[in-house]
Amino acid sequence: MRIGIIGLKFTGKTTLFNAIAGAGAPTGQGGVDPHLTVGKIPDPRLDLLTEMFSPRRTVHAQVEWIDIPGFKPGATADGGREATRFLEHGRAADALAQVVRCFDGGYGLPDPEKELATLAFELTVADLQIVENRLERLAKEKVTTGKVVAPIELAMMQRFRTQLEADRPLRDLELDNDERKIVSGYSFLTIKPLIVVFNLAEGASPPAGASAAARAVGAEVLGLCARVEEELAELSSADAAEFLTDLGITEPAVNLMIRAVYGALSLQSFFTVGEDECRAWTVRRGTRAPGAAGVIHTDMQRGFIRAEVTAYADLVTAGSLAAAKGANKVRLEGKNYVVQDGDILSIRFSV
Ligand SMILES: Nc1nc2c(ncn2[C@@H]2O[C@H](COP(=O)(O)OP(=O)(O)O)[C@@H](O)[C@H]2O)c(=O)[nH]1
Ligand SMILES: [Mg+2]
Repeated sequence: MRIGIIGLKFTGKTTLFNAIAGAGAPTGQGGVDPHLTVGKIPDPRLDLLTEMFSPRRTVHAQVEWIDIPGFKPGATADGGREATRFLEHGRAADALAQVVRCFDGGYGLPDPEKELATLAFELTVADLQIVENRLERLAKEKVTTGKVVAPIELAMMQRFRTQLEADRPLRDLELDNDERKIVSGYSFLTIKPLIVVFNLAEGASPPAGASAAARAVGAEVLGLCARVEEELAELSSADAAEFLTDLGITEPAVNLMIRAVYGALSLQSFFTVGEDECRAWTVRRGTRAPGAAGVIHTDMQRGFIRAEVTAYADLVTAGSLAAAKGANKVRLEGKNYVVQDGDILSIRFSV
């Protein structure tokens, strides 16, 4: 899972990236290279499972963060290098996190609503270019072959054009299964889950109007002060804990970001446990048992028989897997079982 950090120049993208990665990448330079880091997803439940099973190793779920350099408004329509780079990295991400400047910092009066609109416009123009190209091709094919070659796609692309021309993101549209399959062959930007990160002046709250505007386009919204978070990330955990309380920050930026990512992508975690390994896995909400098995190994999905399922809370109450079994809290579930957040799974399969 890869999250692209995007936004205009000097909004604090690299500062936020440093807060997440503890990377110390240079800020305030409007750099041109993207920064990439792979981070563990902290999960207190996995810590507790590790205590319970004393496994040889503990494996956290992971997320990749990429700090994508900003660009000047209008870049997409110009088609210059800045825009190409931005769009290429943005398209490779599973979700986009837009950093919006709400602090002055010598960059002038912030205008978060305008920033949101500016970036949305760039993404919309980029998507519209794809749609127009595709429609043009389909029209040409109709002329050469004398018939509509891809009627579902044609209707969908026309619907997309109407949506984008009305300045609305593709994210808003309901798609059926056929359409979803077609869409997965493209990498539209306005269809990607969006997280809006208001980069606040110290102690400030997210701006109400811009928050409402972000929510209206289906974004997850959060506010933080990237510079303070960057400083926090440089401290030892004991110092950081004290600093957090002093500042009235309840959780570090990385946790807030991960929660927003899980929300925006409708994700949840399940666990596998044992003496060898305790591990957290990520799946979409609504995933059935075989789908979850497939995240562990494709063989497990192919040869899926049943899943032994223990709810996290039940395991904690029982104190051990054996005790949970004794209390009838370990269930055998079939292929239609919808995995719940925190489930401990053991897959029975044969290939
Ligand atoms: N006052 C203030 N300055 C910040 C904050 N976040 C970033 N900055 C500063 O704004 C400048 C641009 O930040 P940077 O992360 O390089 O922005 P980017 O171009 O979006 O990557 C740097 O000088 C940062 O120190 C913040 O929360 N408050
Ligand atoms: Mg930067």
